[in-house]
Amino acid sequence: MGLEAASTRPMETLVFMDLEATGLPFSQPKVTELCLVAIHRHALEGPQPAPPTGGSSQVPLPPRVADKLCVCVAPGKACSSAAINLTGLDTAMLTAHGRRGFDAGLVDLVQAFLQRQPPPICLVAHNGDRFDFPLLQAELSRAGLGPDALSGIFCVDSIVALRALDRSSQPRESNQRKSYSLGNVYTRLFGQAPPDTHTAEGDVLALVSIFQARPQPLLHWVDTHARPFNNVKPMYEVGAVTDQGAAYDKETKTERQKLRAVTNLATLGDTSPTGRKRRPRSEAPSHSGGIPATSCLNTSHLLATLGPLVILTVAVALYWAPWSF
Ligand code: DCM
Ligand code: MG
Repeated sequence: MGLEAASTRPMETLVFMDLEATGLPFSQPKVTELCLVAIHRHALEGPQPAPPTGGSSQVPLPPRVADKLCVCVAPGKACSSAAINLTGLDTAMLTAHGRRGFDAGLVDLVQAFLQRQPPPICLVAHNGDRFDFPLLQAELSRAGLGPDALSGIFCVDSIVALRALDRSSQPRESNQRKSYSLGNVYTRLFGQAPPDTHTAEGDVLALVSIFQARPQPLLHWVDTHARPFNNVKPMYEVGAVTDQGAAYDKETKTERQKLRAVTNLATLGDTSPTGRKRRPRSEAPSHSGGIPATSCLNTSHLLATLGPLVILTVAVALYWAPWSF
């Protein structure tokens, strides 16, 4: 795969995207739901549809002209309990309802959907650089497609965009502790929490509303920062899967082991969906404070045992810092 050039033309279509999945990146997640909403830039540049009459909501209705593709997917591996609680989807339910895997047929569907849109086309996802784009690349690769399956498509992460816009318009200090989770950005703008969070369609529509609230600076940012999707690395290497059943069992077991390791360190980090609050980076506890001075355990043994777990937990906490659930 060669590095592709950025577009010299403004993006004509924005395809807002969200993926739900079996878990966090360390667990090599698989997609459980995908939603794409394609909107022409004209729909964002012009006056926005008013909020519904009679209510107190300030949230504009979504643009009337929009194409939507929302698909539930049988992931072929277990969902973490956190993911089940957040999304309301689990593997048994998706399978029982006859959903198919992320296969070549779904890739065809996505490609056909994108081909209907006027180019240049830019995927927009909240936390896309860290989650949705690399996960989509991993799934494309598992479905047997090369990295060029979505050749010619661009992408931007709306967290990066919103942070950059705030930095350019407000004093640095006022943004330092701001959360850029989708829910918090939406609540700051509209004074109410977004509906249907952690459903792929709900999250996409919340992101569309955010763009409707600040269309000009966001469109300008997208035009100047869109990068080729081809250049996104998959979230993880996808090995050859020869025995679906064996692969499923192995993945499920590994997922359980990793979850146990994280759960055992419940005092660190805050990836728990029920906690819903993230510790700012600066407040991340140092592991030295967690070992009592009076411990009678052999220190080097203790460090050898705890070290990798602490590193793993701090890495997870830093990685997910932009998301506060
Ligand atoms: N996720 C998770 N645990 C969290 C947060 C997210 O397992 N604490 C996973 C499951 C979600 C996916 O990330 O389906 C995408 O998150 P979101 O719903 O915010 O798009
Ligand atoms: Mg989501």
